[in-house]
Amino acid sequence: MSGPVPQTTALQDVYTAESLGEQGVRWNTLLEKFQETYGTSAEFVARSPGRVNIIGEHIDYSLYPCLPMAIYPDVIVAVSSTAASDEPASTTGTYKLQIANVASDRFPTREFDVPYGDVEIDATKHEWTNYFKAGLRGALELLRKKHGQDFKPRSMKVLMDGTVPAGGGLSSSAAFVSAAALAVMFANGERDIDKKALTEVAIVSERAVGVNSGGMDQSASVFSEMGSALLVSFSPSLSARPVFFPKTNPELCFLIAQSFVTSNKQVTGPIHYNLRVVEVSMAAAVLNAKFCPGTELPKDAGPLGVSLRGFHDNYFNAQQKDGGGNAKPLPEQLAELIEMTKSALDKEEGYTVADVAALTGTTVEDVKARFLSSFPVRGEFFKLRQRALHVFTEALRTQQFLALLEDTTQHPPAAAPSGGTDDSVAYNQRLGSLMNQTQDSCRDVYECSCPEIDQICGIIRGAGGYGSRLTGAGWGGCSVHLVPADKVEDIKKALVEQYYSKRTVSDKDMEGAIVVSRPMSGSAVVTLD
Ligand code: NG1
Ligand code: MG
Repeated sequence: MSGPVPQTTALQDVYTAESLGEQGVRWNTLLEKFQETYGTSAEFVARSPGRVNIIGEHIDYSLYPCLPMAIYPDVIVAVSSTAASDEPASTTGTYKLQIANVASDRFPTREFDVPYGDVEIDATKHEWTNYFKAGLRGALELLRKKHGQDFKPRSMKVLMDGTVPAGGGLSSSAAFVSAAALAVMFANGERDIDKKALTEVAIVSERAVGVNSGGMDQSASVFSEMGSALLVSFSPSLSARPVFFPKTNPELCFLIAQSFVTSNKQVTGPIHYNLRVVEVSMAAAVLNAKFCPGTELPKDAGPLGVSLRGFHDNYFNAQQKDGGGNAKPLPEQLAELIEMTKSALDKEEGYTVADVAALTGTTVEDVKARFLSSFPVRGEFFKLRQRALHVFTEALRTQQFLALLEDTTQHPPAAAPSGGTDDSVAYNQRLGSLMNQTQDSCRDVYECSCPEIDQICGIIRGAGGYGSRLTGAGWGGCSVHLVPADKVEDIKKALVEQYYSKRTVSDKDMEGAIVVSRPMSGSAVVTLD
C-alpha cells in the first residue's frame, strides 16, 4: 500500500462525517491563529495521526509484524514558506524556522536561524521543537539526495496543534515527526511524497531525538487508511497492508483509556525502553552463537543493527539448506524458537556483560561497544530469557490474531443480523483472550506494565470487555480494550467510578482520558486556497 501521501482540499477526506463539525472549528482556529501570529495566511496543513497498537507489543524493533491502527487524535501543522534568498538572512547562510503551538502556554514560541548545513538537535534537552527539527533534518536528507548537497531549504512559519496526549502511549512523537517531515517536504515543492520514504525518514529522525525506536508508530501514522487496521512488517523490508475486522454481533470497538501515569522515554529510556532494545539484541547474539555456530548474526534494520528476527531467519534458512525442505509456516517456526529459548537461556536472574561475552565468544569490551555504546542504557543483569520469550510468544499471538481476522473459516456466522449469537461472542472472546495474554506477558515477562494499567485492565474486563492491555511502550501511558459497542457506556462509567475519580485529573485531561476510535486515515496534506 505504498504510493504518494494523499493531498486534498476537503476535510471529509481526512475525518469521519460525525467528527467534521468539531474538526472544522479546530482547523479554523488554527488558521485564524496563524494569521494572527504571523500576519500572513497559511498555505497548507500537514496532518499525521496518533496510533494505538492492537497487538504485537515491543516486537517491532525485533523486526516482527505488528498490528496498529491510526486513531482520531492527531497533529496538524499549518505552514507558509518563503525562499530564503528573498530574505536578508540569506546572506548569513541560514534560513529561518519560526515555530509556534496553539497551546503556547505549554509549548512556547521559538525562532531559529538554521544553518544550511546540518540541523542541530540537543537531545539532552527536553524541548518540544526538537521533534519538528527531527522531521526537518530527515526531510532535508531526502531533499538533498534528490536536489544535490547545496539544496537551500525555504524559510518556514509553522503553527502546530496536537490532540495526541504527550507521553501517553498514543505516539504523539511519531505523529509530530511525521507531520513535520511532511510539512518540510511539501513546503519545499515536493508533491508526490512517497509514503514509504516518509515513514523511513520519520523513523530515523525520531532516533535523532535520543530514542532507539522501532518503526511501528511512524508506519501507522503515515500508512493507515480509514476503516482498517494496518499490518506492518519490517522484514525483509518495511511494508504495510490493511487488515479488516469481520462483522460481529455484538459489534466490536476499541476503547483507549489513559492511565495518567506519564512515562517519558527521554527520561526513563536507559532503564526501560533502551534497555529492552539492548536485551533483545543481546539475546539474538547469544541464541545465534548457540544454534548457528560459526555464522555471523546478520546485520539488519534492528536499532542496534541486529535483531531476533535476524537470528530467526539465519537459523531456519540454514535448516532449509541442510535438507529441511520447504519453509515451515511462521507460527510453527515461532513455536520452535520458544522451546529453544526455554532450554538455551536458562538463567532466570539475567546475564552479565561478561556472560554475554563468554557465550558469544568475544570480549567484554566488544559486547559493550556493540550493545551499550549508541544509546544511554543502565543495567547490570540483562534478562535475555524473559525478553526473548516475550518477543517470540507475542509474535506468535499476533499471527494467531491475524489468522482469526483473515481466515474466514474462523469467522463467526456472517448472517447474524440481530441479537448476539454464541458464535459471535465466542469469536470476540478469542480475539480478546489473545490481547489479555499479551497484557500478562507484558506485565510478567517483559516487565513493561505498571499497577495502574493492570488495574484499568481489570476494571474493564469486569465491566464486560473482551480483551484489555497496555498499548505502546508501557510503564504508564495508555491501554487499549476490545469491547462490545453496546457496553461502551457501562465501561466508561466503571472507569470513572473505580479509577479516574480516585485520582486528581483536571477537566481538560479528563476530556481525552477515554477515546473510542475507529481505524482512521493516515498522513495527508490539505491545501488551502
Ligand atoms: P510509544 O512509546 O508508545 O511511542 C514505543 C515505540 C514503538 C514500539 C512500542 C512498543 C517509539 C517512537 N515507539 O511506542 O516503536 O516499540 O514502544 O511496542 O519509540
Ligand atoms: Mg513515542
